Amino acid sequence: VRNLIPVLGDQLTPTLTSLAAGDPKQDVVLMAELHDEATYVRHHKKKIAFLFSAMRHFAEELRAAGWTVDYVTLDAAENGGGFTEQLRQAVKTHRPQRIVVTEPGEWRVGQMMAGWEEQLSLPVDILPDTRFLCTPDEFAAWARGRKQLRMEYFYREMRRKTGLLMEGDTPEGGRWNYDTENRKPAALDLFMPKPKTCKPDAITKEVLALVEARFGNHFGDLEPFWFAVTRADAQAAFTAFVDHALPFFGDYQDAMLTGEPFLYHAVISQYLNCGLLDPLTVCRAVEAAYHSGKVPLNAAEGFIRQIIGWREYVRGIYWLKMPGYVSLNALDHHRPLPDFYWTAETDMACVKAAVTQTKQQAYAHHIQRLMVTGNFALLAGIDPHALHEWYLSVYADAYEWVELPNTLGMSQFADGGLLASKPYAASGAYINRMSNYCGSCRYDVKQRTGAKACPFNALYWDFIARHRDRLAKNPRMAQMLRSYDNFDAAERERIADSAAGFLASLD
Ligand code: FAD
Ligand code: DLZ
Ligand code: SF4
Repeated sequence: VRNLIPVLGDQLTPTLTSLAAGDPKQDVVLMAELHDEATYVRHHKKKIAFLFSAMRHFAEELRAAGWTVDYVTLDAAENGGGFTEQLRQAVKTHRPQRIVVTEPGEWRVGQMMAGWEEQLSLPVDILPDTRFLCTPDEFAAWARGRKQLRMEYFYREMRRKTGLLMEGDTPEGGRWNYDTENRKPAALDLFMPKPKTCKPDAITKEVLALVEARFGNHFGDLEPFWFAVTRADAQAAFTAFVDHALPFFGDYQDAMLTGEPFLYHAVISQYLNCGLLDPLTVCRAVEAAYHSGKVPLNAAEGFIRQIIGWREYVRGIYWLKMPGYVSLNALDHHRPLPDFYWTAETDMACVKAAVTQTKQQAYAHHIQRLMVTGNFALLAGIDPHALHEWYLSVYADAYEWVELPNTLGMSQFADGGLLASKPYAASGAYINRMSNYCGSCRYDVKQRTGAKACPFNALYWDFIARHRDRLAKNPRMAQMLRSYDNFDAAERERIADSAAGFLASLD
């Protein structure tokens, strides 16, 4: 064998650089279901089943294209448990001249790869991952010398680079960003589109049984299992989104509704992040839908910004700032993660809804992650590292390169404002405006303090008071600080007491 090509669980793309550099006649692909990868955080059962099944289907796809694939299932006798051990075994079996691999998404795995040459006494070529638009080096060059990093300016570079929604040098419609049109609450609608669901085939059924047997005690419901596990089905799910939900994507991007976990979202991040869908291809399809008059500009621009803007930007920050980034805790928050993040046993209707659907679907949309579970943790002073491990394990789309900057930076302000310009902290009024959760909640969103008051309210003002000095430096927080200062001393005391009382009930 000439090259041994390890393909990781989030590299399920036929045009992957390591495969493009290979030759099916002389090389062997190695894929492995690994105990270490499934448990370095205890991933949601549905996430593990999704990846194992997608990996098995991808191995079939490669074999059909003429590749020899050494595929090691989790229950195989020769399963080594981790990447390096499995590779050592494969080197013994196949006696390759070299190892060729595409760079990994996570820093942790990059460290492993860096040790392979010495541990295996073989040359190791690590090729770039061209599924992203911006390389870590390009991002570092963009960031160099800037006093502040802001997604909006990075995004404009990516628009220019790809030509997406551009007319020459100017943005389509004359503006770069149509977010101001995208903040409408949604109404219950009998005809709300639903993500396309797929029936488990024989391969998926076998994986479901394996995951139940081996990871039965992990968080989350394994069934019903309806994710696409092949490129063709993921593409069909994306096309259904473009046809039915994308026209409303912009308008209702920030909305939340009881019993509607998906609203007008794409529900494709799990497919993009493991390689079943290609980011640039989906953006081109959305641009084409705009040009053919199927979707309005605010929807197309909003969607494309999430992918070529936010998705690339968070990856850039991750590789720029790791390994130190994961331990940042700028607000010095140390409270343990409350149990209800696992059990959903809380009277807060908004939190209960987000955690319940997370358990059922391994999915919550962005505003639930940011403004419900994330916002609560920020206000309550939860340890950002514990929260990071929660987000990394419970969502089907979670890999550290994308989850960590979103959690630590965007949602918890634990990087002190590197990624986001102000903390995404909000009281119950925001949740009430964007959702219909409060109507059925035991708490009263209109009350600031007292036993019946929405906990987000006192916690919000208490957060402002606790971090007053730091927030005073931020002009975008000035109005909130003034509002707090306008409360009389007795009200400030009631706020502190209510917040402390509620926090004590968490312990
Ligand atoms: P849509 O709302 O339909 O958006 C379309 C696509 O845009 C998504 O599929 C995704 O690829 C991309 N996108 C949108 N927002 C972001 C963002 N902030 N960062 C990166 N990509 C984005 N996204 C992940 O892919 N993996 C994660 O582990 C993850 N963890 C998060 C943790 C927190 C605390 C927060 C606030 C956000 C996190 N996000 C994460 C971003 C976002 O919530 C998800 O990408 C989105 O909810 C996926 O659902 P969707 O496909 O329906 O997205
Ligand atoms: C997330 C994950 C899981 C649960 N299982 C596997 C696996 O068994 N085999 C594998 O090759 N990859 C898996 N992955 C994805 C890896 O963790 C991923 O490649 C790293 O997170 C790097 O981004
Ligand atoms: Fe959430 Fe407060 Fe509304 Fe209840 S009242 S749903 S806790 S925001």
